[in-house]
Amino acid sequence: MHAPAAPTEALFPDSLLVEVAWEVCNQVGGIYTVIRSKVPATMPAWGNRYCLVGPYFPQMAQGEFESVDDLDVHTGSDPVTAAVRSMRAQGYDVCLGTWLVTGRPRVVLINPFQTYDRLPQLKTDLWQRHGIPSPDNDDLLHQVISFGHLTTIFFKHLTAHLRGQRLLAHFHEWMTGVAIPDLRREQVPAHIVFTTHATLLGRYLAMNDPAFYDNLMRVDWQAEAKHFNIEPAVQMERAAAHGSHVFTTVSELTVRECIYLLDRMPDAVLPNGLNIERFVALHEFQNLHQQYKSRINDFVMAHFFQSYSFDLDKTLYFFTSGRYEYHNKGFDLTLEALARLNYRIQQSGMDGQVVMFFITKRPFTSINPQVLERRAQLEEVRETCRAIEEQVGERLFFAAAASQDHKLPDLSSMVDDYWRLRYRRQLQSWKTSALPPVVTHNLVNDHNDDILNFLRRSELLNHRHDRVKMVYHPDFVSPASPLLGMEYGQFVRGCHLGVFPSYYEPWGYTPLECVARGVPAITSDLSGFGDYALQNVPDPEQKGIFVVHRQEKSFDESAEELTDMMWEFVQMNRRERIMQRNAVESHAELFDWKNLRVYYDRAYSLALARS
Ligand code: G6P
Ligand code: 1S3
Repeated sequence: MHAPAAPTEALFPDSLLVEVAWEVCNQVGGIYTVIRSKVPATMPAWGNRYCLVGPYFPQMAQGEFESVDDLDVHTGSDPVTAAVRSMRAQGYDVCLGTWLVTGRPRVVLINPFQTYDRLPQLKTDLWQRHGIPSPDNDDLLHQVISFGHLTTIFFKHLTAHLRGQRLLAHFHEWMTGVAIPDLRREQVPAHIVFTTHATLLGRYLAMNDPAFYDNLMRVDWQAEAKHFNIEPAVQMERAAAHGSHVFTTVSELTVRECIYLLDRMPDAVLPNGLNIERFVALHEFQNLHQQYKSRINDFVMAHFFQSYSFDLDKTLYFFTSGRYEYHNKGFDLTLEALARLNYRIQQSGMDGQVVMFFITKRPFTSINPQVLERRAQLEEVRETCRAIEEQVGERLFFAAAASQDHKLPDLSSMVDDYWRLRYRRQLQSWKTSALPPVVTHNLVNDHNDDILNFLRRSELLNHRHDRVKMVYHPDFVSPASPLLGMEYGQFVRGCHLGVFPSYYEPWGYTPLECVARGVPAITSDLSGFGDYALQNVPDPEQKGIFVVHRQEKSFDESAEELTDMMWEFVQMNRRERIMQRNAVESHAELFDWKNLRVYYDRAYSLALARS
């Protein structure tokens, strides 16, 4: 890696930066994290010269967006406010305000539905001017086309209000990149950067071709785009890639996709970072681990202990999470390695077990009532224990005050018959011979679910003798959930290890989100993050980043390597785990945007120099 660049202030004092993304105030996936987490590192350098543009969806923007008073729009003299004012004067529906996230950047949100009546003409223009076809029945494409048109208008207004400043227009992903061909055709004086976070076709091919990486250089993009019925979007992506002054992507892995599927070599790779917040006192994040682990303990007791119990002090929590892409996210490899790990722990005779959580999103009808009931019953047991504790406490205190002989009285005699009976009855109905369910919800497609089918085939069904237990939670973790009622970040902190050995992952934030919280993580050399760590981070394992080799390896070889990694982890003692978490947390700043923003600065320099 190159030395860090000079601060942005010195580099671009006369420029305005506008980043356009579909996920501004509109959380859909990973790009939201990129844009949002980058703000705190971007604002100090750009301040008022920075602005974000996105589509306005009232439901999504609610709670995240605060609009500026109309009076300020009337009187504001800076180019962005002036552009919004002049667009409004022409009857356009454009919002100006603040994104209520750390850094509070200025945001322009444009309602994409306002030009729906002009869609036929916009689509004809796209075809006649740029050869981009568009079908009649795809609403996302309609929104994208309309938003692209409105963004072009916004940039025309903005450039008309510049006072000698240069404009950097940075578009993320094809959904916003559709504006680029028209900006070039109309010679709008903007220095255009386009970042693709994954190629559309690459994602489809990786999901469908087990030899995706071997076949990549032979792909006939147009035939494949037609085959998957995504030709219009692929054409938009190609037009944006070719029309930008500087074309970038997020990892070396996606560079190859860009070359073969988009026919343009990216000018730069812009790795993704996070806004890493460190605690003043090191032990604070360790305390948080303990605190959230005990919340996970509550879930585990309710889920498993009705069938059988085990020592929670000797239990490790592993997890994986992300979109349900069984093969791309490496769920298949993870399951295979867990089955092998289960066997190894059984054979070794060592103490302890692993509880593995699969956190993903699948259609379900309801939470499994059995799972809810287990939780409710354990709550009742807890209530009874609390009542007994209170009663014994009161009586013991009285006995102690009145004591003549200083002896501890028989505590059991201090419990009323009522509570004894209730305690006994509850425990009688609490125990069951049924196995703890491997899935927490009733899936719509239970019989065709790949995770469940693997668990059934390999008999990994939470038997008492299994040393790797499974909890497949087909919904994202949220504080509102009656099962794991906490924030995703809290759940991550409470776990011991994240497992993400993806087969296809342009970048992949999940392992980085672990590292940022001091939790070690497994990634793969086929994920942008893993590849970046191998190439740029000295001794990544010391920093809690374990990279499974999947490039040019068979499934079996990678599964064995992953098993070895998890096996080594389970053999660590608590002291070693605590030390490892300290090391992970103290190196997380390597991935802070304060350090990684420099890649963006270089791309901006290039764009300013080129156009
Ligand atoms: C943190 C806490 C310790 C606790 C430990 C458990 O470090 O500060 O008090 O003992 O977590 O670690 P473990 O890896 O066993 O969950
Ligand atoms: C993409 O989002 P995704 O989850 O669809 O962009 C993310 C941000 O660059 C990246 O982390 C992820 O790998 C890509 O797949």
